[in-house]
Order: sequence, then C-alpha cells, then structure tokens
Amino acid sequence: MPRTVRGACPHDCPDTCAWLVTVDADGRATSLVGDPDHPFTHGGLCAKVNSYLEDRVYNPARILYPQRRLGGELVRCTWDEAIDGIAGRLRAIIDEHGAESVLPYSYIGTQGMVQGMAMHQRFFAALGASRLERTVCGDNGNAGISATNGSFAGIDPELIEHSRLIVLWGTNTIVTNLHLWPFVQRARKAGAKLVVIDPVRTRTARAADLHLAPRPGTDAALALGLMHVILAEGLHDADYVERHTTGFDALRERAAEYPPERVTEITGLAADEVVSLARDYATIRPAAIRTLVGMEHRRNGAMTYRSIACLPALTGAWRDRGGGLMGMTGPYIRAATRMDRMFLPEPPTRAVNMLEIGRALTELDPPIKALIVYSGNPAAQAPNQSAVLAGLAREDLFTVVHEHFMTDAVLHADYVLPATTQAEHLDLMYSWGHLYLSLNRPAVAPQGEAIPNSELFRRLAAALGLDHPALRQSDEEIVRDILGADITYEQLVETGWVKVPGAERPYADGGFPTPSGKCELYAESLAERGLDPLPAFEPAKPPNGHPLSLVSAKGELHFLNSSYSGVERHTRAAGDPIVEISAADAAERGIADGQDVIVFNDRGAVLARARVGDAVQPGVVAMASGRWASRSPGGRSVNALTSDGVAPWGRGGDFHDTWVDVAVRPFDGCGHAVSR
Ligand SMILES: Nc1nc2c(c(=O)[nH]1)N[C@H]1C(S)=C(S)[C@@H](COP(=O)(O)OP(=O)(O)OC[C@H]3O[C@@H](n4cnc5c(=O)[nH]c(N)nc54)[C@H](O)[C@@H]3O)O[C@H]1N2
Ligand SMILES: Nc1nc2c(c(=O)[nH]1)N[C@H]1C(S)=C(S)[C@@H](COP(=O)(O)OP(=O)(O)OC[C@H]3O[C@@H](n4cnc5c(=O)[nH]c(N)nc54)[C@H](O)[C@@H]3O)O[C@H]1N2
Ligand SMILES: [Mo]
Repeated sequence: MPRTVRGACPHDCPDTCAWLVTVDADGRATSLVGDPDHPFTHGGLCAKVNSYLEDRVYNPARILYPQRRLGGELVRCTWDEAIDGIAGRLRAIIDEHGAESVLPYSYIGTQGMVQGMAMHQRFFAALGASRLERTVCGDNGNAGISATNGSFAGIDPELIEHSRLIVLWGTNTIVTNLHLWPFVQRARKAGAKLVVIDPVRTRTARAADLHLAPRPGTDAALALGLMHVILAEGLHDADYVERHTTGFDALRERAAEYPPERVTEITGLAADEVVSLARDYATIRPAAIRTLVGMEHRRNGAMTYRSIACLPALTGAWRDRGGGLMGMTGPYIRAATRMDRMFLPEPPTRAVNMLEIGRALTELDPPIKALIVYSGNPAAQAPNQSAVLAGLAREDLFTVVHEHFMTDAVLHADYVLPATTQAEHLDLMYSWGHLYLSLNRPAVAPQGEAIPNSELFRRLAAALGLDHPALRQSDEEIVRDILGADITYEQLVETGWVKVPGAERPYADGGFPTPSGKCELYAESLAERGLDPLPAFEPAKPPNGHPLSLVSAKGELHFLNSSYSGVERHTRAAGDPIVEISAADAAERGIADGQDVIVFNDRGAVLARARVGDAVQPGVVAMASGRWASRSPGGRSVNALTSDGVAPWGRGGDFHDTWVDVAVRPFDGCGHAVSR
C-alpha cells in the first residue's frame, strides 16, 4: 500500500513550501508534490524543487558513502573509519594549536531547526572552536529595521492581498519569493498599484505597474526624498506621528535636506517620479512596503533599511490591515517556539565572519588548521572566491565536507561525508517568509550511508569524548523540546503545519518594542554607538578604479543560491552566464549583444555572454549569482569579483559594493589572467 508522508521544503527561501511524499510498498518515494491545502503555498513548488526526488534524493551524482583522501585520491571508507580518523586529526590539531584553530563553515543549506541549527551549534560550542559569524543574509537589513521599530517583525506577508499600494523595494518576488506573487496579483485584481524599486529591470520589475530604477545603493536618499515631499505637502499622519514616534522635528530638518532635485542627483530618478511616488505612498491605503535582502549587502545596508522603515510611521500606514512594512517573519516563529533551548551557551572564543572566509583561511594568525563544511558552499557563495579557493587548497588545512554533492568545497577535502536529504530525516521547519511552522517527517530510508547533520555531530561528539546531555538528544527529542505546550508534536504529525500567531496590525496603536516604546525616527541607541541617530543617506563604497557597479543578486529561477547549479538539468536550463549591460556602456566598449566578454576587477575575472539591453542603466551591470566555479567558463563564477568587506553596522556583507569593467574577449588588458 502506498502511503503519504508530510514534509516541507528545506531550502533557504521565504516560501518553505509544505509537501507530500508518496512512498510505495517497497519504501521508494514515487512522487513529491506541494500540499494543496497549505494556505501560503497552495500545492505549488517551483522550477528548482519540482523534481526534488530525481534531482536530489535519487540523483546518481549524489554522495552516498564516506570517503577519505589517500595519496591524493578520494577513496571509500566506513563510517567508523571516517569518524575515528576525523576525531583523531581534530584531537591532534587541538592538542597542538588549540580548539580555536578549528572552524565550522555552514549556512542554511537546510532550514530545519534540528538539522540546520541545533546540534552543530552544540558540538562546536562544546568543542570551543572559533565561532563563525553567520551574517550573510538578513543581518544588515534586520539591524536597520530594528533600530527604527525595535524589532524587524513586520506584518504577515499574506496581508499584502489587502494592500492597495504595494512597493516591492529591492526584492525580486517572482524569482525569490514566488508564492507571495499570487497574493500580490489578487491585490492588483482588486485595484492595487504595484511599484518595484530595483536598479535592475528584473522579471518582477517588468511585471509591475511602475518600475523605478535608482542607482545602486542610493535608496536611503530616495526614502528621505519621499519624506521630504510627504512633509512639505502635509501628507503625514500628524496624530500617529505625535503619539507613536520620537524625534519628528529632527527628522523634518533632515528630510528638508533632500528636496527632489537633490534626490535626482543622487539616485538618477526623475524629480516627478519621486514626487508622485511620495503622493501615492501617503494617500493610497493600505500601503505596504515589502523588503527582503536586495539592498542590504552594502556598507550602507543597515542605514538604508532603517531609513525606509521610518516611512510607514510617518504616514500612519501601520494603522491599516495590509499596511506597514513586511520583511522577515522569523520573530513570530521564535516567539511561538522555545528556540533558545536548541543552543548551548557560546564560549567567548575567536569569531570569524563568514564573509571573510577567504581571508580567514589565507591570512588569519594564528591560522585555521581544520575546517568543517556542511550546509553551505563557501566555494560558490562566499565573496572573493579566488581567496576562498586558495584557502581550501592549502596543504596544511584539514578539511571535512558533509554534503549531497561534489561541490567545489570538496575538491581538496580530506574527508567527504554523505548527508541525508529532506526526504530522509526528521526536522522542524522554521520560516522567514510566512507564519507557518512545519514538521518534516522522513519519507524514505537514508540512501546509501547518508546521515543527517545532527547524527554527524552526535557521532563526532562521542568520539571526541564531549559530554553534555544536549549532545545525545535524538532528533525527535529536540523537536519536542523546541515545541512548547501550545503546539504539540502530535498535532504537527497530524496536520504537517500550523500557523503561529502574528499581529494583523502590529503597530496600529504604537507599542513599538524600542527603548522609548515608539517608532524611533530619532534613535538615541544609534547616537550612543556613534552612528547617525537620524535616517541618513551614506554614499556607497566608491569605485576602485573600475567604473561599473556590479549587482550579483539571485536572478536565476533554476538555482537556489548554489544549490542546483551543480545539477545537470538546471545548469542546462540556466544556460551560459549572462552579464546585463546597457547599450551606452556596450557601445563605449565595442560590445555587441550576445558577444563573449570578460568581466573583471582587481580581485578576479569571469567570462560571460553580454546581453545588451534595458535591464540595467548606464553605469550598472548585473550577473546572477549561484554558479559553481568549476562549472563556469574560465573556472570562476561571479563571486570571484565581489567585495569581502563586513558592514560596520549589521556585520553582514558588502558584496554588492563591487565595481568592475567589461571587455570584449580575448582579453589582453592589464594582466587579469583567467585561471583556466
Ligand atoms: N530562485 C531563487 N530564489 C531564492 C534564492 C535563490 O538563490 N534563487 N535565494 C533565497 C535567499 S537565500 C534569499 S535571502 C532570498 C532573497 O530574496 P530577494 O531579496 O528578493 O533577492 P535578491 O536577488 O538578493 O535581491 C533582490 C533585488 O535587489 C536588487 N538590488 C540590489 N542592490 C539594490 C539596491 O541598492 N537598491 C535596490 N532598490 N535594489 C537593489 C537586485 O537587483 C535584486 O533584483 O531569495 C531566496 N529565494
Ligand atoms: N554574489 C552573491 N553572493 C551571495 C548572494 C548573492 O545574492 N550574491 N546571496 C547570499 C545569501 S542571501 C545567502 S543566504 C548565501 C547562501 O549561501 P549557502 O548557504 O552557502 O548556500 P548554498 O550555495 O545553497 O549551499 C548550501 C549547501 O548545503 C548543502 N546541503 C543542503 N542540505 C544539506 C544538509 O542537510 N546537510 C548538509 N551537510 N548539507 C546540505 C547543499 O547541497 C549546498 O551545497 O549566499 C550569499 N552569497
Ligand atoms: Mo539569503
């Protein structure tokens, strides 16, 4: 008898789709489809995950057995040999160099609280390893929004259906947040106007009623320009401002510095575009601003989000159902669970920011001697790729990689270990894009000798003699522990998912969780940290001798970060790497549409095909991120070009603050050799 098992997509994506797996009498999964009853995802999956069984679970290219490197070659070994070998090497390294010479590298390869969050944290905390600052996604933006509102919790994204003005500000919904799109479309059917603000003319921008393309990194100036017009024309909600905000007079002075003519100079938008957006934003109700991470990967990222977050308080948009700001929903999931129980206290060991992994592996003193990679692909997704690859290639670096596939991170690994997929392990799924908490039950037995992340770290902890009860908890015990009395394991087994409470109009009557209890237009907390206490436009990092601003955002329907870009079907569907360039910049460089070009700066060079057109304005080029270096022409993908700075406020990356030039191939310029 076939049976159906409830689960949910593991990917680092706002949609966290609920799914149903059908398993036949022999224990083989025969279909995996979206759960039609799920109120947010309605049975749809996406171009990436539609063939999850074929592409991941049963993909013949999957890693199924532990392997270790012997004489330069990876050879199969048993789990006991792998665990003993790894524990032995780690012990020797720790004896000689201390536990801080060990570094984990991971991100959200799986978004489960058990497999993606709990057990690995416990293991590395107990070991006293160097701590990885996992700040690549959300940290700058959420820090900025929190400075204004006290939290980055906004409104339930489903409520966008009730909005009548929707501003998708630096988010590419159709590509990155597909299941929100039907809610947007329903609102439009009911008369809503859709505005997209993005320097790139994305699929989402093309589908909007209005696309505004500011220069990259200038959104805070636009936000201040909108405030200027709203205040000059008396369109603000004086009652809301009076009761629920701080620092209105100071803000008024600041906004006065941003008349439309100045905003035009900074952003490149026309003055009447700024004026008419301000009028629409203040007068069409409910008005929702939707953000994710597009603008945050810049040195000024946090301040940009902080500035934008002032807008709904100024116009009182928070009063309306479907009005306000919607960003990441994580705080509601956190409030409905006991996530803190997942973690052991962090020891005060050395911190290494994941955005600096390339430099950490090549320059840090005392050096990292052991690197354990799981649920993340530093060789593709971290900035400054050539430094990362050079670090991974270090002879004296002991590297362990736990993966589904032979990514570039395994090229020099000492041990390669097979990881289970979502169809094979238990997990409780977090969401940052809606309010549903889901339980993922294993549908099939682990393929080959794959084990979940939790089991890997349980085994390593035991082999290293780390002794804490939390290191012995089973997956089900962890799930039961995270769930409180309000949501039970049994209930989730039955329904698969549950909606957690989230306020419909969280700040309709103020009540901001800031020190003042108000929306902080003026934030004393920022002044205390030596930051500008008012919303501010801070110029992006200036060009470093190269004239074109490179946006390397997601942009690719077939890739989920670098996941799937190693899967044949998806690489083929995505085609050659494309660089979008304006007609003016192309003409200046003698580049024709479809021509092979090289995109380069002092960090590196990548090969791409030029698409000359209206996707970007002069001065900007765009390439989608996600490709593996080894699968890219020239052996490097777009992160070979990107900046590996850490934003001072937010601790996230500045990889969109990248400047490049483009030239026709063959390239015989100033020695930027392509690696192969
Ligand atoms: N298909 C697909 N879906 C995904 C992912 C994927 O890789 N592929 N990744 C998932 C992950 S991890 C995340 S975090 C989310 C991210 O979801 P989004 O935030 O929607 O995605 P991004 O592509 O990072 O950025 C959105 C847009 O911001 C624009 N942008 C860049 N700089 C600026 C700027 O200075 N100002 C403005 N206004 N816009 C700017 C980019 O051009 C881009 O179109 O997507 C998730 N969904
Ligand atoms: N240029 C540029 N760089 C970017 C971005 C960008 O927009 N532009 N986006 C940034 C953002 S927002 C993010 S979130 C990061 C994402 O960066 P990463 O989190 O590194 O994302 P992935 O490349 O998808 O790597 C996840 C890996 O985990 C593996 N994996 C999946 N499930 C499991 C599991 O259960 N166990 C183990 N052990 N492994 C598993 C997958 O096979 C995959 O190789 O990239 C960032 N880098
Ligand atoms: Mo992300």
